[in-house]
Amino acid sequence: MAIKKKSSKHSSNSNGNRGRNGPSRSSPDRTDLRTYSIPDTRLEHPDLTVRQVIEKDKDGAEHIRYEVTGNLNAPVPPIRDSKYLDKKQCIEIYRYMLLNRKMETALENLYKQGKVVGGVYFGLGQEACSCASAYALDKDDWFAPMIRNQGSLLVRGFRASDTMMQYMAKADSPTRGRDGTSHFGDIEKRNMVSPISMLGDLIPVMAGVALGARLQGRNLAVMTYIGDGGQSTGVTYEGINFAAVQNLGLVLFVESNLWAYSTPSEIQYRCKDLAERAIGYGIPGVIVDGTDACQVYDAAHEAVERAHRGEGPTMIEAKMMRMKGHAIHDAAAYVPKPMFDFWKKRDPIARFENYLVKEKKWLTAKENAELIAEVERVIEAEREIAVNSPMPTPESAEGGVFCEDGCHEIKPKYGMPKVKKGTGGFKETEAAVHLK
Ligand SMILES: Cc1ncc(C[n+]2csc(CCOP(=O)(O)OP(=O)(O)O)c2C)c(N)n1
Ligand SMILES: [Mg+2]
Repeated sequence: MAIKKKSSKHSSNSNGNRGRNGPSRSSPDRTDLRTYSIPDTRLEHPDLTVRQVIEKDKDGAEHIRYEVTGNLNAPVPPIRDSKYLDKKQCIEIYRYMLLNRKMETALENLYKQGKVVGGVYFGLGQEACSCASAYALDKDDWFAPMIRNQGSLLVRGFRASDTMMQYMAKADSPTRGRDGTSHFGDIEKRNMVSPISMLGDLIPVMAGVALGARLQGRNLAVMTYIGDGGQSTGVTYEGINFAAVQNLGLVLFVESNLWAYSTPSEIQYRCKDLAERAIGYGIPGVIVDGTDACQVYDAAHEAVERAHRGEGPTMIEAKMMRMKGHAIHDAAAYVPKPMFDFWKKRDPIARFENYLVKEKKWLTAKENAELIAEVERVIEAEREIAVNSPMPTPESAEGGVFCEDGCHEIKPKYGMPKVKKGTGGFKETEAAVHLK
């Protein structure tokens, strides 16, 4: 997954010395041109383009709408066989994807029943990205989901009722009804940093988690996500650059879902693929089909392994489509319908189901039906738990959102920071004093 010229064995290590993923010469007699490459594991390269069209209504007023062009009838690509996943693991990821989708359907219904306080966010069409990415993490690794990664939470051991209770502000929710939606974390057991609304800010925070672990003698993978819109923020650049120069194990999924609210990616960035930005950071970048769980897993797995070896960050661009509006209030009427139709045929769950049942024959039709029924039973039971949880008492409102006084100790998780002592010759400068 590296940029074309492989860095030498000694070029990257855990002390922050960097290996430049340097250019390779394009030809023996040209020294002035550099070439780089970004691996792209997709089996299809959709060529759709969205552009703005201005239309006048009968009163002469101008309206902007979006139009899509390209091969909208291209055949649906197959799922790429994973280099790492076995039958059991594929079925497990498929089950998480089903849980993810059915939990979100239940959430939509709860919203329509007036039980949700605030909005609801969906990851429809992005379940492969959320579930297969988190599945690649080891237990000790850290992750920080964004609003569309409700599937990652399930993979990391949260219950569907946790997310449902959050949305309903119930007393038993992870934030005990004091914060809504996905704004909760678990730094004690599940190594999860809470999502941050300010887009991009999770990246330096996760780089900091990796640095903290490194100081305690551990090279961990820290996975987070950023959208095609969110990646335009300045803090995204700062965070990735910091992780790059420090060789921190950041595994960054750029969820390239073609829309940032109502802004199509054509007017969000100019480069062809966002993974190309990895070249500028001097880190490996790779493009995967975000609707193919095997491709997502393989890229995540390789990035996690790199992180564990102390070789630094990886950027993975997962190409897919946001199949609903930004949140439940947004009908996404600005998205051209043929675009939805095109991507509906690339539904990650339908394609994975076809792969497991028809292509691989790892599940019989009966086993698949039983699995789906089991997932539906789980979600129904979780929904019952969530609905029956009480609302918080008014007097509990002043309690902590994340923790209460004395609920946990803040201390190094993996051991005391390993700082070299007595190496001699170190002179405290004024700047170093300030850093204290
Ligand atoms: C720094 C910042 N600017 C603006 C917003 C408001 N906002 C929230 S989500 C969103 C669109 C995000 O689009 P994208 O990053 O592509 O993620 P997607 O919703 O497509 O998953 C915007 C503009 C924000 N939360 N933070
Ligand atoms: Mg987007």
